[in-house]
Amino acid sequence: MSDVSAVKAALKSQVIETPSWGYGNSGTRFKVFAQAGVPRDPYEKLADAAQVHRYTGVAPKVSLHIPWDRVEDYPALTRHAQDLGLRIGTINSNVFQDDDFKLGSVTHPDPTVRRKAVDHLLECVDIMDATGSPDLKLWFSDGTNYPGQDSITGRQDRLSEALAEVYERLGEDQRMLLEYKLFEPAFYTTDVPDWGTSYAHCLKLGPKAKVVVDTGHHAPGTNIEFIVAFLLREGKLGAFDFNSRFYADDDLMAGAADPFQLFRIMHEVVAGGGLEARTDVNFMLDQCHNIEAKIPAVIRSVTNVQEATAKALLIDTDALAAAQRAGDVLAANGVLMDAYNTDVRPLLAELREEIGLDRDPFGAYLASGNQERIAVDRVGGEQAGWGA
Ligand code: LRH
Ligand code: MN
Ligand code: MN
Repeated sequence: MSDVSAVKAALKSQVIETPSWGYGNSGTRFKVFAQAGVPRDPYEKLADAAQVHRYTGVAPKVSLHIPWDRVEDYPALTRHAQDLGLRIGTINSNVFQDDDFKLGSVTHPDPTVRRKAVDHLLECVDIMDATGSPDLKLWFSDGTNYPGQDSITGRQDRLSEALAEVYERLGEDQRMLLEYKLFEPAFYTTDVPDWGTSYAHCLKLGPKAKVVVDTGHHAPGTNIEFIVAFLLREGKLGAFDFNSRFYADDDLMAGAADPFQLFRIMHEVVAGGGLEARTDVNFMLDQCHNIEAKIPAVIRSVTNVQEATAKALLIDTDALAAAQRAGDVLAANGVLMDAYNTDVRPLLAELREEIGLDRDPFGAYLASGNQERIAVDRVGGEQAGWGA
């Protein structure tokens, strides 16, 4: 796409969903570094997400994580979101922080524990009904640490049964997004370790089940853009959990570790129609800001995703197709690199100005005084739950 107004229109319509847990304290298993002014409840997490949307204009949706964001009154939380110009996005289930789930949740050998896990997932669908959330995200920490610990096949059978029960409970316009992760916390087998496993389960479940690609969940060297292209082509790419990593599931800011990888992913998204409404790909962040200020870190992540998207949209697709047809390897690669090496920041600044925003969301937020205000107003902020 080289028509600048079409590029801008595509960028204006892209929605980037931010995670409630990105605004709370988090850390590693070694230490959680508390920050001043972090939200004390889900209402304040939404207020922080509203700041990100206010300065970027493209982040009106917020992912909730249950039980971290459990509240008495979900309609009230939804109205609070609406008052802030937001809507509730994905409901993330959590069957990984309960003692009962030591040997697994939906794949646990004991049916009583499996029942408890499935009941939690069904509760998450109730919360979707109450909040208008369109997507249920499932990530299971289930797996084994030692060879022989449990039957790999038996665990797949139990997983399949649990997924089918939850799938049945979904409403017409609700989707189930199944996330995979190679390892951690299980170290020998993981029950949903890769896109193939997730894809196979989703295929069997039906059209409302799709795969989530968390960019931090692969073995080093994995070609993530290939997975993205394949899933999009099959109509099974439901969402991204964007973040970046140097080693394992680092959950650093999207685009920080490897902006070129993010560009390559966005190139496949654009090429496969993933920015179009019909494909319904949800662009979420799944990050934790352990040592940096949280709201500006989310703003930076959103703009990093926008920059990668803008570069992907600027690829001269005619020239690329011609070079590919001619088998001209260097020319084809050159077309891609030309787009990647374009400084898209002026284009994005212009676009923001067009919709009445500051040209520099990061600077404008820092100058707003919000960071200092919340540090004074909010005393006793709690951690989000991650890294507890
Ligand atoms: C697991 C994961 C999953 C969880 C989130 C907090 O590593 O990526 O998406 O819900 O982290
Ligand atoms: Mn994730
Ligand atoms: Mn993760």
